[in-house]
Amino acid sequence: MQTKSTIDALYAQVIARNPNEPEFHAAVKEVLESLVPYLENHPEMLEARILDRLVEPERFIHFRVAWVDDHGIVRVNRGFRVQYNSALGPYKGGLRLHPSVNASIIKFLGFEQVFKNALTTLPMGGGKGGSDFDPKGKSDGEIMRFCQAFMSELYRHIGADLDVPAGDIGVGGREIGYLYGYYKKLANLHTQGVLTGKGLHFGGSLVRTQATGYGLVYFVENMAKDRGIDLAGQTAIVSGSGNVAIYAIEKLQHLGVKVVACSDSSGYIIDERGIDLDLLKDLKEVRRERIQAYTQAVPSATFFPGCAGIWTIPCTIALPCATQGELDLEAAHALMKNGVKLVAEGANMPTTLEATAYFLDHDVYFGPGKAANAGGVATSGLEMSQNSLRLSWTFDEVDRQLKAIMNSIYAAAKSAAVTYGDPDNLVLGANIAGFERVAKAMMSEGVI
Ligand code: NDP
Ligand code: 2IT
Repeated sequence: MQTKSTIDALYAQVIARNPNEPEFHAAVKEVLESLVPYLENHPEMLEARILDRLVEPERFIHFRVAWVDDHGIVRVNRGFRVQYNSALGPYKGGLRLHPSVNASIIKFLGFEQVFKNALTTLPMGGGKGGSDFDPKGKSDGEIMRFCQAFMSELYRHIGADLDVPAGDIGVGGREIGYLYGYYKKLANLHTQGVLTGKGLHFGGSLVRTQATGYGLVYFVENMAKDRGIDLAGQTAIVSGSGNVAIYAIEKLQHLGVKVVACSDSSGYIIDERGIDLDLLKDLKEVRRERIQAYTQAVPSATFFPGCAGIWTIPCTIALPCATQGELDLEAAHALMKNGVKLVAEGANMPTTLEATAYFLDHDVYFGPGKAANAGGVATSGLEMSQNSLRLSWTFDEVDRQLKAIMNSIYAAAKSAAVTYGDPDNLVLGANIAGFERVAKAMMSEGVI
């Protein structure tokens, strides 16, 4: 009871100190509430004020990004990097380019990243960054000039042993290439380990492109096995059609799952025959088109405007892989009514707290993002190892390590859930298992 009231008081303080930051509040709330049973057995963590320290990032950098568009007009964006926690290693986490990016979103993503990276067991702290720059409709030249302007400030804050950014929404291989090129020019150093998600010819790792989506499905395989579900022959829906969604669909298809729908921010498509992945990759990775273009190539497929309707499609597996808050309570009701059995988060916090609680209460097996989507950052960690060794491992070797890491993350989350009395609650399990690693390191490193 006393632990709960301490946690409640801390959460009230987080809201007061970080006004108008709903995404950050939600991320903190979920973790704090999960930790109550653990903290009841570990009063020393409360005494050392570990949680009070964890709700404050170690450093938050906010900067101006000025660049010139194709018409010669000066544009000004906001750049951010949160260096959230370094107890386990250098700050590590992606960069997001999307008009919605603000301090709340960067802090929520950084907070989540700390526990996610801890779950991988690789030596990585947590960080996140990005800008409110909107890449949609920008020419290749504009993307390059923006990335260079962004790096002209960021470069002084990052380093292979300090802070290692990577991709996230709106940042893929093209952007990492421009960012890396400009870092190299400014720093006058070829330090490959300063960014991950690089091209294969300048220090990138095989499997990094596929890693988040493949890792998500490796996690889902563990969930299915525990529930006695044979994945082959199941029907899935996957929201989004970006990096995570595409490679989740690919791995599901390898395993004989039929994926009937995916989306982008304009709407979703249904293809009852199963998504044509070569077509989707061409539309999204090469031509950078809107999802509706799929129906021009496949007339039997249907496009529906708006994002919410995708969750009303009958399926047994649902993987939200687009963005935060995309799966709300209404969506959870619809999925449940149509017989969903497994839900796992490819995106960061796509399921609202209410929807998550609903799944947990109704025996829908739920895989939280900080465990289920950790394959991307885990493979970034493997890219850093290869950069340090100045070696490149084969596709099969990296994929084998990715799979082993996802299996061990599942085992750690499950085991903590069992130990703390709620065996099917992987939210509780992942939060406790991730927190325990970070908190023990913070206890050992003293008050800093
Ligand atoms: P991409 O930019 O490759 O793709 C994002 C996809 O989500 C696009 O289809 C996009 O549609 C859609 N989307 C983005 N914002 C919104 C929005 N506000 N409303 C509806 N749809 C939206 O990003 P990723 O695939 O890399 O990232 C997807 C999610 O996975 C994010 O939550 C990210 O944080 C998370 N993640 C990514 C990892 C990685 O390695 N890349 C690792 C772990 C998690 P549109 O093109 O129309 O904007
Ligand atoms: O949310 C995430 O884990 C990522 N965007 C990947 C971060 C990384 O450093 O590879």
